[in-house]
Amino acid sequence: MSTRSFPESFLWGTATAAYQIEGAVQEDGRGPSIWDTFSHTPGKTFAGQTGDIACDHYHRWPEDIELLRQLGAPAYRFSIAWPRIFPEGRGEVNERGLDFYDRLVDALLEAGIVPFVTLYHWDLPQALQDQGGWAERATVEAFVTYAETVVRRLGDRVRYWITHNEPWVVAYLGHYLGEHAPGIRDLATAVRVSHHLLVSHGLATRAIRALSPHAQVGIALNLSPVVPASDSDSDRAAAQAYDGILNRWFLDPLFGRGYPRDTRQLLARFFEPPESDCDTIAEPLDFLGVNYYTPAFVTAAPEGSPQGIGLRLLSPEELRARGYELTDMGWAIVPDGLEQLLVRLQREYRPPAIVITENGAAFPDEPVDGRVQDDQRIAYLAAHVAAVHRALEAGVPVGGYFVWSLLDNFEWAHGYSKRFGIVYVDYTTLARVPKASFDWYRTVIANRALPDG
Ligand code: JSK
Repeated sequence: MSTRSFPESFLWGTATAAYQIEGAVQEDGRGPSIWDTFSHTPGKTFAGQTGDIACDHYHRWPEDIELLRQLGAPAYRFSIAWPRIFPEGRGEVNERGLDFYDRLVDALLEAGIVPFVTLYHWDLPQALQDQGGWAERATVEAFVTYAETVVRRLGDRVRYWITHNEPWVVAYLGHYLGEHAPGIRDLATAVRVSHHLLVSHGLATRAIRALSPHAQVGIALNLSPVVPASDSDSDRAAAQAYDGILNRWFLDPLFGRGYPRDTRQLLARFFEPPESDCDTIAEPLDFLGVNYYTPAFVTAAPEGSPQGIGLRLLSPEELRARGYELTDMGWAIVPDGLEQLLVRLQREYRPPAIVITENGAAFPDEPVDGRVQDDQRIAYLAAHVAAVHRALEAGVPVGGYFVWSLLDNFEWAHGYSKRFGIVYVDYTTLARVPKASFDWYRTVIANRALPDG
């Protein structure tokens, strides 16, 4: 097999998220989100950086859509900022917020680009956090109302909806490790939050379909194969436990199996989700969104380790010592991990379709004579697209692939120090400079195939 071509219907795209690119945090009636609060709290983000301006996409979106048009990808994934629609999280609708996304969608359609809309990409309205946030069941109802409000406005033109982005990251980085907003460090809260996110996904999915019968609804999970650091019984047990927390805790209830028994037992002393919610969570998906960057390498560790439950992830130094090449995030580059993950999902869960909703890599790119020659990113993307192709040949129903990200942007706690874009952003001028990877991706999309080699 040397042609490596993809179906004509394959949805190539790029992805972004509202808080990471928009800026304009005080404009047109937007209320504050937990990421405004968190990023403005000293010590929480790299060099105290915030999303106040970000890529200024809120003003420069016509230029960004022109970039998308030049790229020629049939799809684009972006998120809607809940606090632009409901500045207080619930109650009065801010029509100017809806107007922004209404215009964006029209311009995308005008350019022949299919919008994939993420409803929750981590920017909870601060007013809801002040009432307990995702730890409180009441936030579930607020999310469903927000989803309904957006679908009423955009559902005549938007077909593809993603309820949540990376609920594991929201729950654990936001509420257990405290590295993301709202910066809570409590495992019981994290597990409660994970459950409320899943319930809200199920209820929102039902609500979206009721308002827009042709809608295709999914959720984007951060999934990774979990690799034990050694063959020892303790490392293998640690890997099994982490697979439960990272992967099966979300996949099993979404696919109608309820929470995994081993993980339920592991977490029971923190929070036991009511079984009665599992039918709600199991609302059928139209597609499973998969965000893949790297496997998780796990070793057993004494209680009181950062993970708190007898295990830890290998450090970048340990990964390098094992011969892995790393990205600027310190993540091992393992394209086979994506193929293995996709084959496992197909074998164990039989999703109706899978969309790779994020894949990409950060490298420390800088322009040289006006060009950004990001060969490491091209190599990363080529190897991962090849892995998707192998999965397709193995019968996995992969319907699309989105590069994270269109633009360099605000990488959460890392601020602007990590560049994931296929377009370079000069943060002093906000100028956009397409990188070599942009041209490479444009060619792959135009040919519907990887180059030979
Ligand atoms: C990038 C996952 C959503 C979009 C992008 C970070 C992430 C993560 C970050 C897990 C995690 C930390 C801690 C240790 C090591 C290996 C954003 N995705 N992004 N995706 N996932 N884990 N690897 N992924 O900016 O907004 O755990 O993890």
